[in-house]
Amino acid sequence: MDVIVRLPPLPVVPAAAIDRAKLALARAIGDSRVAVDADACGAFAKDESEADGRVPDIVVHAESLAHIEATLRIAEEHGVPVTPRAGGTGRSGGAIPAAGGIVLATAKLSRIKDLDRKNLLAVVEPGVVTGDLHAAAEAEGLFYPPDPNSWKSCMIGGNVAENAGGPRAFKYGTTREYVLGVEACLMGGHTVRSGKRTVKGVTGYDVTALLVGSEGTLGVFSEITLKLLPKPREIATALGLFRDSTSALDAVTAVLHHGLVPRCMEFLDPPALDALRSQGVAIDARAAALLLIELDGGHVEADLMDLGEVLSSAPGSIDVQVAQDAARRAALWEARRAMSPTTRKLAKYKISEDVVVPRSAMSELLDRVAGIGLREGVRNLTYGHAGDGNLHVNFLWNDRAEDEAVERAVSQLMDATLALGGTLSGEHGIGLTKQKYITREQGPALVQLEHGLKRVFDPKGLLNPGKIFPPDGTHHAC
Ligand code: 2HG
Ligand code: ZN
Repeated sequence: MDVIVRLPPLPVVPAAAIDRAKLALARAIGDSRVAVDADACGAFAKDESEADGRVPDIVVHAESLAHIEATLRIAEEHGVPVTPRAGGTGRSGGAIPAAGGIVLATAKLSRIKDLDRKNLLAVVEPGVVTGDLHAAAEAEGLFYPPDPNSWKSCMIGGNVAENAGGPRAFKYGTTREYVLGVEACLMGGHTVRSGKRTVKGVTGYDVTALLVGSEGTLGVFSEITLKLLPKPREIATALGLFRDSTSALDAVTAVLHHGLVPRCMEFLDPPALDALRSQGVAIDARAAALLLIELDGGHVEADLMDLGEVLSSAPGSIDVQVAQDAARRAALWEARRAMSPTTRKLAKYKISEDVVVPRSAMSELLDRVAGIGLREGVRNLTYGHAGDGNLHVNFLWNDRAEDEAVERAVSQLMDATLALGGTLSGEHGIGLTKQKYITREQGPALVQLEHGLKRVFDPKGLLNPGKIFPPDGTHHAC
């Protein structure tokens, strides 16, 4: 993937500090867990975002809380930046070591320590693959709803750091809704436990809520306690086919007004639908836009009938189809979950945003995206989590001479989103890719308050520097 987002300018870490940290880490954690050669470190330079990579100087493969604590203590002592990393599948650059230094890899902390059926909770380490937790929970008749589309390779530590979403967030909410408590290690090597194992609990400040979605800038998770639900009894998948995007998006509201709460309502615009077809999924040629809807619960058959009626009587409806068997259902979801890599094949360069607008403003946003595309001459396509108003607007291009037009297009998309009462990121985080726009949404006073919070957790600004906020040339700006 070619680079589209450049790394922010950050201070260079003196080579002597790196050398001292290497020695201290090898002594404290063991040579075999501390990689220092460029080849071994090279695999930790990038994530799944469009941001530039940087090879770290050191990669620590933590296998215990003690290893995380030692790494954060040594990093602080020697003034070396640390970037935490779990699956490295993030879409906003959160796991990229923008300032070099240490990558603290937690993938080897991959135990499900407890799956408590009586109390509906799981205690997991950050390196548990999200799909493995789904499978383990479901084998016990339980359900962990958050389902980022990279669930086969993403990890819970990263999901919590980014507050990951996914199609099922419409009914069940994002990762945040399931984090009851965390054990987190702070710079300097001190560990705190926040939150609870109970469903309710309001003791003290909600530090857990602050840490969830803090993009690896405040602490490194060593253990996470997650709420589970009983596994839904039945599931059904249906397709609503429409003559255009506006009809499909308006049907989302109609479904809700009818009192139906599907667990997913995914939207694809005309070029996104073609990309889905290109994966070998047969979709009626008359359809120009699509809703992929999934229902679950105890009355799925009756709900499916209702859904069919609402969708087929919606203006612009062409057809409603129910996935008749497990194979069709799997093929549809497999293709939807692969939309990001599929889109990547359509042009040499692409950038995907994850803006959110109030549901009622989705059509208006798409009209504005069409206008932006025409004005700037940039090809685009959109798909996403229509139930949440969370749309992945993708800009595609083939020539670096178009970079500036794309940059203007992204900037105008952010302005349009905010003008419609929306927010810049629904599930991927700000990281490196959207930091230059954050003040447009939050304003300087809130950003300053956030800088203050950051200093409480990490006074030297060494934990995941360069993320979320535009840097001011010192590590303190991260
Ligand atoms: C999805 O919904 C993911 O498929 C990735 O959030 C979106 O990269 C993208 O465009
Ligand atoms: Zn998404």
